[in-house]
Amino acid sequence: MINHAITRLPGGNFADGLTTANLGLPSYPLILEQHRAYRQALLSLGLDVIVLPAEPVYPDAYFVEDPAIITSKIAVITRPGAPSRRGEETTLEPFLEYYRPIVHIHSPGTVDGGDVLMVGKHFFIGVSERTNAEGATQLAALLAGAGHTSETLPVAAGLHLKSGVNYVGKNTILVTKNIGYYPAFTRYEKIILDAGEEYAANTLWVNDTLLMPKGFPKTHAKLAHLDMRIIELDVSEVQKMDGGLTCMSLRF
Ligand code: CIR
Repeated sequence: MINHAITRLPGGNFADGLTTANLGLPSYPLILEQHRAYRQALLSLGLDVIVLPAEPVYPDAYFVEDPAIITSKIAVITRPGAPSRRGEETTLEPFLEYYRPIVHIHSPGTVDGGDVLMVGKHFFIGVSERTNAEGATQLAALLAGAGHTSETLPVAAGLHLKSGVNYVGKNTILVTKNIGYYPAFTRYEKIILDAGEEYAANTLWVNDTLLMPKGFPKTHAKLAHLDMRIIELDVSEVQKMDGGLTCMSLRF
């Protein structure tokens, strides 16, 4: 059961954040509205939603999933792979201290929370352009120290591991075709995303409700077979900044 979500408001300079998407200039009023609807959806699921103020120095800071990982036992302050994102944790850590003992990833290790997929007590750690092998090794040791198991796998395409795979409950992963064949995932049922709908991999499972990005009808139809409530959210402006639904909260 998830009870809390930490979020952070996008700042007026959010369009200065990192992106590889060629989807045009994002709108500030629209992302504020999309963020509000996202928080509202989490509230409607009974979560206590914490809203931190925007961080003017860090335009990507509303992607709170990357600078920290919260497990049932610990909070890991990561060291994000993008230098422009290091420092986002400064105003996050005091809130996390309230809930969990804090541990840190240290240089030269780098980890982005977007590369860490939690399934029950087990963690998949993607080694990507943002999370390096040293960071993955440090994280695995921290998780083991807290009684969690983990395994490491390569992220061959996409920004983060969770850009291509997420757990959607009922022993099932929602996954792109390529990642679906990874041996690490043989133990799960798989919903393979159709070509052109890969972005919908970033669907968020919260208390047996699925929050999915709007505009992916084939994925919606496949997820409907899981017989869970589905809430579609428009995250067009977030997608323009290479982000998605999982990135905008820390849930625990
Ligand atoms: C970045 O490139 O770091 C941000 N513009 C997007 C981060 C998205 N985070 C995530 O998928 N966990």
